Amino acid sequence: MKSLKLLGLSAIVAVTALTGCKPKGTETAVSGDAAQKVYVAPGKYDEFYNFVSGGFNGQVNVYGLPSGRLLKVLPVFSVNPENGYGYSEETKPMLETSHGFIPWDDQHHLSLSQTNAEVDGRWLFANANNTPRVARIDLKTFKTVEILELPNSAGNHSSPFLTENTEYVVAGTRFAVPMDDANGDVPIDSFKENFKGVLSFIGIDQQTGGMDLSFQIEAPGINFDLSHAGKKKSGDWFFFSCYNSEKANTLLEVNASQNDKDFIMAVNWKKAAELVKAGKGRKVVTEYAHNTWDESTHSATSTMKKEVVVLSVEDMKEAMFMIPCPKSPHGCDVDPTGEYIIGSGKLAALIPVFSFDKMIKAIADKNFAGEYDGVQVIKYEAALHGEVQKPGLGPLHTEFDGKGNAYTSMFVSSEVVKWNIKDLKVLDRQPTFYSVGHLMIPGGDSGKPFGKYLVAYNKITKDRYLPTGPELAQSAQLYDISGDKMKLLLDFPTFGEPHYAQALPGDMISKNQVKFFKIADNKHPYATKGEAESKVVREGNKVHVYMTSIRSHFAPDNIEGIRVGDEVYFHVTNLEQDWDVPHGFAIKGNENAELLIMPGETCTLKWIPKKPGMYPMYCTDFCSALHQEMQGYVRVSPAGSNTPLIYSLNNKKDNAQSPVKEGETK
Ligand code: K7E
Ligand code: CUA
Repeated sequence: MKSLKLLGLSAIVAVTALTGCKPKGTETAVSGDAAQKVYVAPGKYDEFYNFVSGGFNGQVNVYGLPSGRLLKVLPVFSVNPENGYGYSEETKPMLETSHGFIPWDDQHHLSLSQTNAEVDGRWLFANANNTPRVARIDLKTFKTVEILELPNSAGNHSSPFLTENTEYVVAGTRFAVPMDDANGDVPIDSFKENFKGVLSFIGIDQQTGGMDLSFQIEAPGINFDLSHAGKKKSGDWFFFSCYNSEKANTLLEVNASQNDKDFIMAVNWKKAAELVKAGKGRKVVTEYAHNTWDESTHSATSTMKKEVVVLSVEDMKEAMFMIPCPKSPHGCDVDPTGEYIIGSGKLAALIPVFSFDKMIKAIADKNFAGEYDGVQVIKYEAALHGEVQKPGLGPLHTEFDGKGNAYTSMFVSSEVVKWNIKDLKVLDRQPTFYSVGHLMIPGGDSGKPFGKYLVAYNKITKDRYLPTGPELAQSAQLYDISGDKMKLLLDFPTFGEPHYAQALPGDMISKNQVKFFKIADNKHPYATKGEAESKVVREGNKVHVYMTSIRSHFAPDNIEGIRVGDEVYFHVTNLEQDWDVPHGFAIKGNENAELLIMPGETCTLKWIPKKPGMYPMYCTDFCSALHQEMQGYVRVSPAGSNTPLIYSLNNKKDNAQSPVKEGETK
């Protein structure tokens, strides 16, 4: 959506100035009892968890609603200095890809797992936009437990969207690119012959949540922007917004804005899955990483997959159709009944609403306008329920309240517009401050929205907060939507640039939280389950430190006999078992800097000392009144020196090892 900030005026002549539509009257927009409605008294919980994409920071942020308080930053696609994600040896494999270790990506969309089209509080799925990946977060532990890379794709924007029983997570490629088994070393202006737009269907294990790339569809070379699954009667279908039907490969702001209509693509995923089962599709040889987190060893593993089944347009003849949609559609949203599909044309002066029943009838009647690269195009009027007239400028995304109303964000005119889905009448409009992207109603893209609040995620804040420029805070705004008219209640700044978000009632997650982490369940190969077992072992130039931490000391806390050039692995086991007692670990000069070790876990910091000297180490998390005493020393001697390897706690050196020759194990 960053790109929309830059929407060229050449592309939207009708809009006199992008900043010209700034709404005024902030104060009057806030109603008298707003403060009371968002006030969560000290010691009280918020009503909803709100999971918000971090945009270009690659993470997911957890807020409470209605207070807007930031509760946690969940590391997903970027290394995270707060808890060592991507720094510790155990977590590094989560960020492996077929391109190697990637420390930072761009995260836009989130989907909560669903059962019968209702959010169920089990998992949260997130997309990496740049290097195409989908992540699964376990909401019992708020940890990223799986990341799957997507082959044949680039710019995984139309992702991740879920079917109503979490059978599949679906992802559409933003960039059309040559297939991985075709020669990609071709002239860019051979776009029309060589570039394809691929849709990925990731099967979900219903018990474990495990992801597996079941199949892909090789669609025409068009840009897929967003998508949503159908639900209830349309539950077998998936809908994708597509832009750049012009197939431009340069200056898209002009060249991809030529056609009056682009498309919504409708895909019958049940049929596609049956075709694959029946042996259709070709095997494409490629490479993509599958990274999984094992909670018992609290360690990640990365494996490289080599193959994927891909269905062609020809295979999908009876199961894939285009519906014309004005103009460069962005959001693609399906109402809670599954009957209405809303395409939001960024450059359109209206919002088209399509009818699922009409679409099915048009397909049965072969009411087609022609073909687009072999895909049947349904006649616009044949699938159209109607158009919302004059909704505002720059419609992007639509959410639903479950009471027959839709809410659409207007990027250019900076407002939220409420309209009735059946009669398409605009009912209310409220300003946003400013340039709103996504909207979110808890459960608002499921079959059962909790239609009490709406949050607008804004791109520009200009005069809303104390300035911190350059680069000002992005912002969310909370509206009360329980009445006929929307009421602005609260502004709160966000961490990173928010795109899509999800929310659900607090107790759906809080009741399942794990509160005790038994040290006995720790299956980490380098775990130290009591202080008596702590030790330091040299294997050639590798030194393994089996260390424990408990309030308020490390064991051992004095180590000598480390040499320059050694590879030292601090395997620190946190002997605490209560959910809220992590310990930190840091040693001077370490390039990885720190660990934060969760209760019951073992975490490994790799350290290669470069100079002889004394290296203090300490706990970085204020864990007790004597936290500041939780410290120790490591003595580093020159390479090849004979300093004996000894380690101790409270000067008990009876555990000293004699110096070990290179290559020996002790
Ligand atoms: Cu509109 Cu990437 Cu969903 Cu942002 S996208 S706003
Ligand atoms: Cu442990 Cu501070």
